[in-house]
Amino acid sequence: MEERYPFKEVEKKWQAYWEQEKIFRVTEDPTKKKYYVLEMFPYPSGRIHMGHVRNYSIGDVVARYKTMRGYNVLHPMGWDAFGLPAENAAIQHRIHPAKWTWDNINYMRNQLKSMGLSYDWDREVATCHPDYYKWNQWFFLKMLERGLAYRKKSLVNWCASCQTVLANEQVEQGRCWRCSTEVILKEIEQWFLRITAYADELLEGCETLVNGWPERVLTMQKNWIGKSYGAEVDFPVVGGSEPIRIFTTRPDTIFGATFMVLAPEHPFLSTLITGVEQEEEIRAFIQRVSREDKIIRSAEDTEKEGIFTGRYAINPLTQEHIPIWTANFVLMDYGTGAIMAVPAHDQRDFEFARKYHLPIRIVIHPFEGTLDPQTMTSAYSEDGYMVNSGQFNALPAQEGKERIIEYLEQQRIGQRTVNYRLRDWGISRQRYWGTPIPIIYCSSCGIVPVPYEDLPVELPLHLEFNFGARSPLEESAEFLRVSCPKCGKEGRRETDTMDTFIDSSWYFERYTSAQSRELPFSPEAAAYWMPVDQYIGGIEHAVLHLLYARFYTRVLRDIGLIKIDEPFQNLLTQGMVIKDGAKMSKSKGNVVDPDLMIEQYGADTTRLFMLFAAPPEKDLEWSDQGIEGAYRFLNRVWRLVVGHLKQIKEVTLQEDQMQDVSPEIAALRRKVHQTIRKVTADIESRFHFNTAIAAIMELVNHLYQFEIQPSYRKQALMALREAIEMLLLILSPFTPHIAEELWHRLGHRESLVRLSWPSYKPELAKEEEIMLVVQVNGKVRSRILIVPSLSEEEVKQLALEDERIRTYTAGKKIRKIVVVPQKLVNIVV
Ligand code: ANZ
Ligand code: ZN
Repeated sequence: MEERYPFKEVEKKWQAYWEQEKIFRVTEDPTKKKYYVLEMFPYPSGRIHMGHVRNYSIGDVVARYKTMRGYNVLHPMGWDAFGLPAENAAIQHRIHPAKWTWDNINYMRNQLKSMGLSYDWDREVATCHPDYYKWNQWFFLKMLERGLAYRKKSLVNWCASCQTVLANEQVEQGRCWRCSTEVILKEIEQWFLRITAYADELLEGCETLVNGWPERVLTMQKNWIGKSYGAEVDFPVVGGSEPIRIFTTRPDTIFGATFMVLAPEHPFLSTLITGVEQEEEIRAFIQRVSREDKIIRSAEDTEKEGIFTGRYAINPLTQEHIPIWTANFVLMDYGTGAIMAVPAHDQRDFEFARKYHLPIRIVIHPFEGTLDPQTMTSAYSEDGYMVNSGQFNALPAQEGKERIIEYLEQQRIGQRTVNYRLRDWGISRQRYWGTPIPIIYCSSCGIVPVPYEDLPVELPLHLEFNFGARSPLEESAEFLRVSCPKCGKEGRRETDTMDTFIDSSWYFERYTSAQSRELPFSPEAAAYWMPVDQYIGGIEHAVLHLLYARFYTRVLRDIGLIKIDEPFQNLLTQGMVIKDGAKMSKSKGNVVDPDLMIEQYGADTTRLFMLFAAPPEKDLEWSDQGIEGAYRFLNRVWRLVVGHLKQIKEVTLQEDQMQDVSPEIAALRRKVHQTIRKVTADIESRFHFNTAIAAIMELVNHLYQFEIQPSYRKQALMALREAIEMLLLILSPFTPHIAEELWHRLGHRESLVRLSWPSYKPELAKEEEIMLVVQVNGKVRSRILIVPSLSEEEVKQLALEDERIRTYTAGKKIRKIVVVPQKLVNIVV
């Protein structure tokens, strides 16, 4: 007998078999219910890491389980292959980004194959392939036609010495990552996608996802879209001609506006401060703050800092002169880039006012208690009624808000507005390794889209990759020079490439017909497969990727390619893989290499450990004992089945011979059917694989205890055969190789993948019941039926509730209850 599970041969054997037989290939089949399970595709960074292993193991269980449940399952895989790291590798290691990327893809594909994942590899996509990115360009042209793509000036990080735009990641402490020159902000023309046109729809769509997406992710999406209702109000400038327009969500607090703040980038600021006393100092402040990261600048806990401009505005309702400041916490790209500051009721304004000794005036009075501007330690932002607000005094804040807006509109000093935090999506990247934007600039015709029939605009690969700072596209005459499609004169190609988030915004639709040549994907195939039933990936994509994908799906719908609004019905965000309390990362030096684990323990063990150690949404702590434990368990399964092979190979379960069996056989069958019931329920209810596996382990323990009694030999073997077959079936989504091998050793010819998930027999899964004698003061008074798994407390409770017993205990004091397990309960009164 083979003592050890020979995982190396077994895993290779079945991987080769699945691949040759194309077991996981699927096609649309209208007679079957479809199920589309998708894991976020990886960036081909070089090697897979444990986070990938976890993500794909979870998806693989879902895919295999749903297949066994009779669904037509689509489970594809591909590569998010454009991006900056390829260019960095080119600079560091002097390899062409294309070579680097394709080498990585080839290596990582083999790694995935060594995990035994059930992908339909015929649908593989790599976004850096012209067959794929051609359609990025096609979508871009479609959006251009619909006014959804446009050009506008915007600020970028600019290194004057490298003569190039830098991504945020390439700016280190305000300096260029390559040459350390101080980075400046520069306005250049860039391409944008009008995602804001879908803001409301994207927001409302969140409501349709409440049952399928984690609440946390939906909240992040909603906050990112950030719809707020309020008003824009004009504040005249003392001695100025044009008023400053502010946006506020709290018009009811306008009487409490004791100063104003403009964003440092505000276009009025420069003229406003011209000639004031501290002009130089103010300009230096503006320069410095404008360069700081906006997210950090506006974060709640960032120290607020500002400077007085020397100018005053007029509060249009109080007519007071209030000082105008500029400060870090006001951003230009939200609202109007200017605020009225109400320190009594807005926390940021409050902190600012305390720091710079600006007046604080209460205008919202709490319904209970009072506020003192001298002693309050934070802004009061709760509900209340209006005070110090002239004709509006005593109105509840909510109503006051409406009334003030009406008043502002009447007086023509303001109007009701809805404001979104969401901005249009800037997609231009001044980089090489991405999808070329299909635009030609002509000196007579201006901006000319590349005609559809000329797509794709291929990214030239044979360029001398010059390892310089600028994109080689800008230096390639061959790429740049093109004749204008309209007038034939010499034009110049756009050298910007697209943000790589474009690539991942529709890849799941491409999978539905990855070979499609006429269209980005076949509308019929997409109608069958979409939406994705279960999407699985990291929480780091909770905002951008998911929002862009939701936006794209709506655009594709409006183009007429697809009929759905939402691409992902259910979303599972898996937890991180941590070791020694921290996320695995090269810098922490706590990385465990999946290749080594697969080499040492095999894919099944690695998968089993990952699935068993924690429920999918929770973080998973790596443990060497854990993987050892998984390995030992699989070897236990191996020895169990191989050890019984001879005896059970020839028997088959015949239900009509199982009527009269020994209690041991009945108990085994009960355990088997209960385990099926539990594992099924755990998978169905939010993929609780860890408890499902624990139940399977219990079943294996039970099987080790099981003894074949000579008097029941035939039935025992039948029960054993049933138990082992069921064990292999329910184990197969988790550890497919060992299950497949043992299944075949039992004499089966067909791959487990093609079999149905077993259903449990309720009459067999039912708990056995035992009769307990209930005594009162030592005399038998009643009998109750209980299941053996009840706790002592529960048994006592049942005994006391028994009707006959109640007649003996009524009105008496219960002194003691003795439970003799499985036999009797004695109540002493
Ligand atoms: C006065 C006020 C009083 C405000 C009050 C709030 C509370 P949300 O809800 O996120 O939309 N604001 C407006 N534009 C800003 C900008 N460009 N940069 C920083 N802050 C800005 O936030 C709207 C509120 O954020 C606005 O309402 C404004 O402060 C501030 F008791 O106006 B409020
Ligand atoms: Zn032209």
